[in-house]
Amino acid sequence: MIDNKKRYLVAGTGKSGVAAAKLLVEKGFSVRLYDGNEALDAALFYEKHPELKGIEILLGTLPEEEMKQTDILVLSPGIPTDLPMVLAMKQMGATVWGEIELAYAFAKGRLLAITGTNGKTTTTALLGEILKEHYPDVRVVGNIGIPYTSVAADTTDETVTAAEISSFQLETIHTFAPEVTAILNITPDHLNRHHTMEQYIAAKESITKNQKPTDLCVLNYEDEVLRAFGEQLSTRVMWFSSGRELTDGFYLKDHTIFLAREGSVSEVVKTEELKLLGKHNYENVMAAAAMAYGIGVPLRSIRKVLLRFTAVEHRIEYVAEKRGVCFYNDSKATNPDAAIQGIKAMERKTYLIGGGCDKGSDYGTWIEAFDGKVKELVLIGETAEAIAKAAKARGFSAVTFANTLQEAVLACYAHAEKGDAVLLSPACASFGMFLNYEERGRIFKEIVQNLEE
Ligand code: UMA
Repeated sequence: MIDNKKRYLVAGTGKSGVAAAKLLVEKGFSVRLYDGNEALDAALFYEKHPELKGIEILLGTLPEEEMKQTDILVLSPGIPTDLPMVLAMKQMGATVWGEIELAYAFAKGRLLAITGTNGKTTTTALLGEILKEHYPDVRVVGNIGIPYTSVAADTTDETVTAAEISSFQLETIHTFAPEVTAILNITPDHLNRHHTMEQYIAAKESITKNQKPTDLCVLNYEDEVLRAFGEQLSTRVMWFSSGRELTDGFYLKDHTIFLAREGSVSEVVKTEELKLLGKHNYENVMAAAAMAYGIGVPLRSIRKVLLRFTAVEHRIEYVAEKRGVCFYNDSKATNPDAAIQGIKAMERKTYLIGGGCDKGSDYGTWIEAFDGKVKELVLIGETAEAIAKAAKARGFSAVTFANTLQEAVLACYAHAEKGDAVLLSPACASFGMFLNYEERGRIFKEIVQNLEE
């Protein structure tokens, strides 16, 4: 239960911290803000967030006296729970909440939450669309970029919320208990924060920790960790599989998604009817469908949305067809792992645009994933040479260079034939050439739209 007598300290002045502080201010609670960044311009911050003008912002190293004046420390997801400051405050008796826990304390209605290493955002966005087809008041929140605290106070008993929850956010939940959860997959990620794979898995699995036996957890049968987890879970489990026919659950077979339930099998959708591409996306589709079906959305409403849902912007997003050449924007692929999903999803011969800012990545496994599909790799940015070298080392020689993204798109378009695809999936960050991956993706789309047919 949320206690208005307690003194709250919200750590982090990014999206989550701002939304959490606004919620507490709106509710009349005692709140202060903290940020580790000493250089933060408080005057500018207040100018941007006038609702927070009345509250104190503490910066840099937090003195012990300030720490002691805190009952509840509300952490933004990006702040590690083992920072000395966090540990010290715990020792002094403060309780540590994530901003998700804070939001949950105020939220009403039904809650469905998704975690996993890859596919969370697409699945959450798709689930949100399916729910909107059936319920009048649906909110889509969390790691997807809309802090849960920014909508929690507006929810009612009629609200249905779809939440994307990262492993960072799961480290600081206590009573958070979604009626339906999904864990899509677990592969190594964020190990600098979670230290070991075991701790990362534990964080992901904790999304189910407060679920009742009658609640539902949707799990990927093809993920060995999750299969073992699901087999001993006391909550009801609904499986999905892209690798085998299930007797109970959603599965992919013969380019079609089926639902097997109580002895009967229904066809949900053919993959060729979907605008989403690739096996990983079919898994996202099955997870979202299973969650929605699990709270009572009829299969026909689910199917209606599946037929029209397009990818989240910048994630293997279909852009246009020009002269029979299809263009896809996967600008969100800022590392080789993400770019592997991009090329794996392509079902046509592909002209691939890669390269950008150097993060010291290893490009070898990305090039191995080309799997005979890449007709030409056109490289831009400071990583061009390193990628070309990695390609050569793996026997891939169809590599060319371009000075700008525009030049790269034009080269691909000039060489591509009807039936081919052009994919921007850089495997690198955008810094130096673009403001961020969103700008890179938008510019790519503009260039494509302006191509002459
Ligand atoms: N800060 C400190 N001390 C630290 C670290 C950070 O004071 O040790 C301060 C920074 O100076 C900054 C603030 O904390 O002012 C930033 O907080 P934050 O990193 O939590 O960022 P937010 O803007 O609040 O965004 C967060 C999520 N960020 C992270 O998890 C890193 C966003 O996910 C999320 O969309 C948003 O909340 C809304 O809920 C982003 C993300 O990269 C997209 N997530 C990771 C991922 O998807 O892989 C997990």
